[in-house]
Amino acid sequence: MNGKIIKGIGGLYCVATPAGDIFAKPRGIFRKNSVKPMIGDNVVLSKDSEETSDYVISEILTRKNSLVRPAVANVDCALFIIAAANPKPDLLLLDKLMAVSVSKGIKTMLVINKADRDGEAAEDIKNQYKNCVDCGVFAVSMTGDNSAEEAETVKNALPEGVTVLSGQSGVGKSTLTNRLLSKQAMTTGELTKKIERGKHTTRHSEMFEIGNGRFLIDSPGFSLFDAMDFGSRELAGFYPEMRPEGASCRFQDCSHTGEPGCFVEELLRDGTVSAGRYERYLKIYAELKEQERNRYK
Ligand SMILES: Nc1nc2c(ncn2[C@@H]2O[C@H](COP(=O)(O)OP(=O)(O)O)[C@@H](O)[C@H]2O)c(=O)[nH]1
Ligand SMILES: [Mg+2]
Ligand SMILES: [Zn+2]
Repeated sequence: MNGKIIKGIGGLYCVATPAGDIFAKPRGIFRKNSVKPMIGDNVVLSKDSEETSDYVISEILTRKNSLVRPAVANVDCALFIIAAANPKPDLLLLDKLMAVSVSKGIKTMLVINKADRDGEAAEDIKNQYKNCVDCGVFAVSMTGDNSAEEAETVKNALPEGVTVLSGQSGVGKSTLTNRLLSKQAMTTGELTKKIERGKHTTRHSEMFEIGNGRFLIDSPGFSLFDAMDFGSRELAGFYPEMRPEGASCRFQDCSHTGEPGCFVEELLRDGTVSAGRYERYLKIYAELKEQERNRYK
């Protein structure tokens, strides 16, 4: 039987399977080979022995990617949540985290909450990101009259698989998360228990199933997402809007930082690449360059 690890508690793992959640220990061989199961792992469960009905994790299927913070494997999507205002959105950090996601083959999605606080800012941010986000950009207000519908729209846009939620404290992440979790096929008592437990176990991550093969997992913090582990030359490759099909710059190794005949200038002119995203690209590029200089000094 196959399943997905959704939680780990002291050497025991909770595996979501078509037959419901099953608790299992990894087979001894993993401990010997020091392969440690992670949340998000797709695993094979086998009967421990003929006599018992206990299961063991007998195989961990190959991971397509993994994050350190949160420690989770096979991430399909990163849902970034920012506020239009209060707290002020840190778009530079957002762009870094998006690049990290793209570098790991993780789809991106953006929710701009608190649109009621600054509708203009929300609209501006939405425009800046409309060409680079895979699963949609949504301007919402989780305390407004349409919050239920808006949360439902966000929920419907969540892709199959594992989505990691990431947002600075105070943006309304809990408010949105509770709504995303609230309509799952679970009794209210169970759900309340799960959410409460989730709230108090900040260090032990847990995934929540929200139906249609979709799982949500919270991250420990916006600035605590995995760091950029690529070079300046690779950066542009993680900007989906900067590499449309068939486009090329005059120089093959163009860094898109002002070289003549750079195609990105054209994309800036026609609005495919937003001025804000490009400005921040230059900053992040310079930052990575600086890191490289320091490394080889
Ligand atoms: N004005 C406004 N306030 C909101 C909105 N969403 C959440 N809040 C408020 O922002 C504060 C932080 O929300 P919370 O969900 O705890 O944020 P978290 O720290 O990201 O989990 C709370 O006082 C919420 O009531 C919104 O859309 N508009
Ligand atoms: Mg919170
Ligand atoms: Zn270029």
